[in-house]
Amino acid sequence: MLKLFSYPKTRGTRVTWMLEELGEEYEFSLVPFGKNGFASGEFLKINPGGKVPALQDGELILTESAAILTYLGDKFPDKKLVPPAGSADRGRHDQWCYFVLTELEQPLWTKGKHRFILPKDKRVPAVIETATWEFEKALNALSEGLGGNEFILGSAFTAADILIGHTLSWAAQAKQTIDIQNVKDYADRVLGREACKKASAREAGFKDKA
Ligand SMILES: N[C@@H](CCC(=O)N[C@@H](CS)C(=O)NCC(=O)O)C(=O)O
Repeated sequence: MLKLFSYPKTRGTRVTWMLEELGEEYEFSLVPFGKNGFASGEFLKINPGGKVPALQDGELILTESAAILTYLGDKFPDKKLVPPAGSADRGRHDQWCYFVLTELEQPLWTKGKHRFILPKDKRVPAVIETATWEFEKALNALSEGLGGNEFILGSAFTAADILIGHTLSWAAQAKQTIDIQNVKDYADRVLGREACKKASAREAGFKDKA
């Protein structure tokens, strides 16, 4: 059975959500969060980088949320959550996945880090304004890409929507408002999906055990 190493409300949620969309059975293995973050004990054998998520499928261990989503989409092609390799849609799909990691997530993460995540003596409040400007530029690009479509590739929901939707859900935590109507509607649409709610419910079961 697929085994997900994760922690609630992290980038691991992207994988929990994907697995719920696929309807596949999986084991959720909670990685304990201690004073060294996830970088302690047994989990370092799974991911020496000490970060969640990681997915185990038999002998294979994968890290990096976007790579895990793409792998799962390819593994279960009937579910059509990742377009076939070599198709134009796959090119566009991967383009948006990389956009999330390099353009959309990065400034949001920078804001979060310099507001509350980094140790106080490592925070540089001056970067927050620049990161906000970068995030807004990325939101405009996303808005252009979406146009009047339901999902980022058009009418079909794909793993790229999971990455984008999850990243947009972090905006509120980073005190970042989203004022663009088609992006707001899109965020509500994807975050309202049944599989997204099921993923939150599955993770909620682990909240107090860490
Ligand atoms: N690029 C990685 C980032 C993984 C990552 O940074 N995970 C965070 C949780 S959201 C983590 O484990 N942080 C612990 C640390 O940095 O020590 C991915 O998308 O999977």
